[in-house]
Amino acid sequence: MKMFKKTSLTILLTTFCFSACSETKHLEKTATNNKSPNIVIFYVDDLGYGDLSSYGATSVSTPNIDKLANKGIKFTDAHSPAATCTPSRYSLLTGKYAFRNKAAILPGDAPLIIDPNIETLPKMLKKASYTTGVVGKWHLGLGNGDVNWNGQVKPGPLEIGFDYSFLIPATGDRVPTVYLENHQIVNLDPNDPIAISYAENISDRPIGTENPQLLKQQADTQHSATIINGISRIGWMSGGKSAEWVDEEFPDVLTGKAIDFIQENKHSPFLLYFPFHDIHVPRIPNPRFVGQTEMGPRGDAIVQMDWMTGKILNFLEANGLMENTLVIFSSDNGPVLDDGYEDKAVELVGNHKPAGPYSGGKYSALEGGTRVPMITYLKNRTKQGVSNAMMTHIDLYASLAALAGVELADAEAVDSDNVLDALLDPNAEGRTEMLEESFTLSLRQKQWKYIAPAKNSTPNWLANKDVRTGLQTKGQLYNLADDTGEMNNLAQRYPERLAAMEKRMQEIINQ
Ligand code: NG6
Ligand code: CA
Repeated sequence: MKMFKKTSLTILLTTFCFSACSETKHLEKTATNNKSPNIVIFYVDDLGYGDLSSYGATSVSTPNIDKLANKGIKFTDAHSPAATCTPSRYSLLTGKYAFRNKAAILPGDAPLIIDPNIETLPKMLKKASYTTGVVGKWHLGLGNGDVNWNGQVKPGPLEIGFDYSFLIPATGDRVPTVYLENHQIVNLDPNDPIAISYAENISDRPIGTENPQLLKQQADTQHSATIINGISRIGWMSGGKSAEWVDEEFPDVLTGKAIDFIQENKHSPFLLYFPFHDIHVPRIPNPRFVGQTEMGPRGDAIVQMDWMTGKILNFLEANGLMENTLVIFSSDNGPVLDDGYEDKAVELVGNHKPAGPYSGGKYSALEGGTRVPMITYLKNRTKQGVSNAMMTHIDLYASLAALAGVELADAEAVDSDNVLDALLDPNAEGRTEMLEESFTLSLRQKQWKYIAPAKNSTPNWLANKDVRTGLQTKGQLYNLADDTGEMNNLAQRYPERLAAMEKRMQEIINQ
């Protein structure tokens, strides 16, 4: 069995009187304030290490997040499990490296990639009486391969442990461009059934390649299929007109649903997993954020994302919930400027450094791919400060289990370590080694980084981008202590260390 804090008496008592005396339970818990802390995970999409003012940005201001950073712990060596979205989310929710399940970026019609029979973060927290909700971008697939978009869309989040879900099913750039609440598409007219395809055009709606005059932003060929709300998407969609989302409304709709969830569940411990759509493409901020920076839609989307974070934090504060809520703020992978739409992210970036001092970004094996901002705050529990501990979101599973007093089974969250002390104390150590996933695998051991040879060549669409991928046909070795930018490959200088790290990586793979 894994290390854990023994189940507290509170939880036993709470479970015992669950249905019979729930009102009494609320009063008792509020009075003693000894219930397990609520957990809110803000998971921004494609936010880089240098994209917040608390992490050194000067071209954009993020006051709400900075306020959190000033109260809590600001991490300098925290990592998303992978350099793209789907594998990072897979690892966050399962505590397993994504390569174990070959999790990679999914199309919008992909089946659910988390087996409903395995343990997950929300299922684990339910054992400690948490109510669990997800509001935001999903991108982990839905259904079993024959999903019925016009009926019950499942399996999905509810089958892997969430009590409530309100989703952008894949990402904003992919069909279906509709909200999914629990098992159903919101506002779907049964007389206008929805269908999607990633193989062929099944719709008579205009498409991007043929109708550039209808577009708010021009796009690459991959993002030039069905046009919805003036944005051409990946994939084709027919029907579902009444259910279409309006991208500009994301900030209000998503924060509104998150706040509703908190309001409804504020008396029981709750987990809110809030994966943003921002600042992923297409970046179409609400008009009230347009022009807030000089970096165009990408900068404005950062301001919008900060506003959303503040809105939820202020709601927690106003309801006395910040007294007992662990807030975790981070990002699912590093930054990207050009990701398919002509939104001037490259042209207007100026002196802004989206990945801070690191090389590469989203998709990259270099630090910019996975080293992301991370902030934790739990009143009276986190010690304020800056932490240089090596951290990965894969460890949230075992760490939150420890926080909630849940014992993990041997086969559960196999790659997740309990680093709760490091989530709460900036002086605690965190990890001594971990894998980072991209189009290859990298192994970090303290300041050393080994990047395994890339088996497959860089995808064509990535090769054309101005991203340092870090992919090479031979193993690479870097010392981050004096080579933050991974410019100086030490593989030939330290062949023994290279071989040892290669061997250790194999051991982890085979575990
Ligand atoms: C890529 C898309 C990119 C983005 C990414 C997923 C192309 C050429 N590029 O395949 O635009 O959608 O997938 O991003 O299609 S992620 O943050 O969800 O991983
Ligand atoms: Ca992402």
